[in-house]
Amino acid sequence: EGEPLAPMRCGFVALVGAPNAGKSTLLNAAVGSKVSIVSPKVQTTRSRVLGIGMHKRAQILFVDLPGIFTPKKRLERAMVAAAWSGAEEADVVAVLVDASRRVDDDTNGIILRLTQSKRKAILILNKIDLIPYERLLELAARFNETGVFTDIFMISALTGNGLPDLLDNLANRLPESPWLYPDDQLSDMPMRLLAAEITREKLFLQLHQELPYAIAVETEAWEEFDDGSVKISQLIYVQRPNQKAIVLGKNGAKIKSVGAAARTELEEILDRRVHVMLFVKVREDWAEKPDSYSQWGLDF
Ligand code: GDP
Ligand code: K
Ligand code: MG
Repeated sequence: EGEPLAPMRCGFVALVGAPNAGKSTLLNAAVGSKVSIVSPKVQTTRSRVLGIGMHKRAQILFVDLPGIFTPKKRLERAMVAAAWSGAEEADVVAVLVDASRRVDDDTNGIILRLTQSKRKAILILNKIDLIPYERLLELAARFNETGVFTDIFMISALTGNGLPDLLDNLANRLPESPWLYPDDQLSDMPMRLLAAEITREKLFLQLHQELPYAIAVETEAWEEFDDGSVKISQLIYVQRPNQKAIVLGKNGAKIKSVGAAARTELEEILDRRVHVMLFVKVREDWAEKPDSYSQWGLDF
């Protein structure tokens, strides 16, 4: 006759915040594996990503939404609409803020929207590894005045500082419920899509400014062999022939290096030998064509 078990809990936590606040980094840390790609560039996360975090008796379903910013193009508007509809369905709305920078328009816009909808949220001040504690307290006081936040947490998604307390607290906010996913599942993203996202991340990291926004990656074929290895063939879409030349690099050096980085990471995730085959195709205006949204789940 030991202690009665704590109830099983399960629910959704929507991560909203300005681009680069650290949403994907936090989600990966909470899940304990890379399920959402991370880079210093904005618009890295284009679609909703679900990360499944097991914490004690709770299954915390983190939804990493595309950064909320002022939309200009059609694709951007679709991303922002997807972000808000995701947030409205969640059990907990968590607003993530980069505490090392001045409060930006995106964050103010989020607070305004929460105020209008009378939706309560929690605030997570991230990147506390970068700033002194006094500054953090000042910032917390300012956010507290908005009246939107029931709680304020201070963490570093990068170092893990403050994460256990945050997870304890989030777990307790979720409804009592059976788990929706098996406890060893990390995400609901199909492997083909995750593989494409990983290549896109490597392109973002290795290419110069501006170009990466004009890129989409699609996994075209996934072949498994008897020796346990897998061959993943992917198409990289660019909008103009000169962009194709940049992606290929001199004598194909750039695409080779992108493929090698993607392979290393995929071997770690899949725990087996991986071959990555990359092809570059020119397709004009893919960002304005509705048929290219569906692969990211933005087809609503
Ligand atoms: P997102 O756009 O909100 O998903 O932000 P990302 O997770 O892609 O992170 C943006 C950048 O901030 C990346 O370069 C991360 O490595 C960095 N970052 C995220 N969290 C932290 C943190 O706690 N401390 C520091 N120093 N950097 C962080
Ligand atoms: K980012
Ligand atoms: Mg992200």
